[in-house]
Amino acid sequence: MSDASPLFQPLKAGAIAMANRIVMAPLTRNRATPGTDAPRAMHVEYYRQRAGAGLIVTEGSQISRQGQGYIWTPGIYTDEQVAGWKKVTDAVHQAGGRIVIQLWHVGRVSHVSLQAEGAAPVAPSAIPAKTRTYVEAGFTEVSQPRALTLDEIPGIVKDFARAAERAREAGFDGVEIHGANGYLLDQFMKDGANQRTDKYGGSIENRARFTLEVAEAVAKAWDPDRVGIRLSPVTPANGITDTEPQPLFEHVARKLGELRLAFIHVIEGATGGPRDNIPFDYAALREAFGGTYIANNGYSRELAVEAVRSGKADAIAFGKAFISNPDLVERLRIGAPLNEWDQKTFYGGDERGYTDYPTLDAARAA
Ligand code: 8OZ
Repeated sequence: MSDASPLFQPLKAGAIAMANRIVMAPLTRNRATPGTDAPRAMHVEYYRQRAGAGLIVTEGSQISRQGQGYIWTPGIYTDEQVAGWKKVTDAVHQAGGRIVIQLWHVGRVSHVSLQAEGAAPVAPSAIPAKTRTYVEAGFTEVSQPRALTLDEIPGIVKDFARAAERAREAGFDGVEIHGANGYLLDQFMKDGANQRTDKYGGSIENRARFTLEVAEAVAKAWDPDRVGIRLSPVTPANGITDTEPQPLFEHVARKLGELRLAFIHVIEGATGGPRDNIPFDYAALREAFGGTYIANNGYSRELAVEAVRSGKADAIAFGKAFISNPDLVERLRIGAPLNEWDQKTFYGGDERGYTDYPTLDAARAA
């Protein structure tokens, strides 16, 4: 068993003081209050249990009704949602943790049944995603999107900035902009989803423009050292593709570095899948950004220790392992075995498969 100590050095990501290098990745769980999409008591308990993470990134939380793509995901655009999140952040801080909220607009990965008045989901171009979502009735194909008009784009940038203000009000330590996994920002960046002929389409600079406008507006609404962003240069998630991701993402990372954001959080490879689906130079990406680099995707304890020890990454995000191991940090520290996760309770439902995974102490006592 290797010495895991590199993972347990503190880290400052912008203004966020992390006690260790282990990040809880954002995890969609679909348990928000039906009707209001506000977090509730079980969210408070779930996140409190996981406060041992150096940093928690919440599940993706829509910045507007239009930004929602799945049933029962929480929002961060109403007073009720802010009040729900305030209880979560208080509990995590009480337990000594740090927590940022992931700001999410799904773009074309949505369904008319989730949109106001059954409207079409919005996207850079009217190209449907080859993917499914789930609505109250279960899994379904996503709906045909419509292309955003040029004059609608500033409104969405504003929705992101407003959500950051609300996140601050809710007591978060910062925000993570969801720029990954084939959702709206990724759709603008990648040429498989963006066929615009205006200043938001075509060249790398143009396709990066929307993401950089969002990052700048969010940084301005709060402070750059409270803002991170998640990127997934080569993931095929939600049917997204790009012909030349290396120069695209080096440009994006360089510009984000100029904005002095707190961190980039990078899904290396295919989300939840192989790490080597498409060759990509993550060291070059990290260098282009120049700030804190959080690595994610399929990291074992050994791989995580090695990445931080060698300086390839500043911190490592774990996803599914955090679902089933509320005390994941302690388990990694001592090399204890991990609880297995139950896929059936990932999305939707109640406390079962959510707040009832045992800690080591609880398992020993039982
Ligand atoms: C799993 C299920 C639904 C959404 C992502 C927000 O991939 C998600 C997501 C993951 O980033």
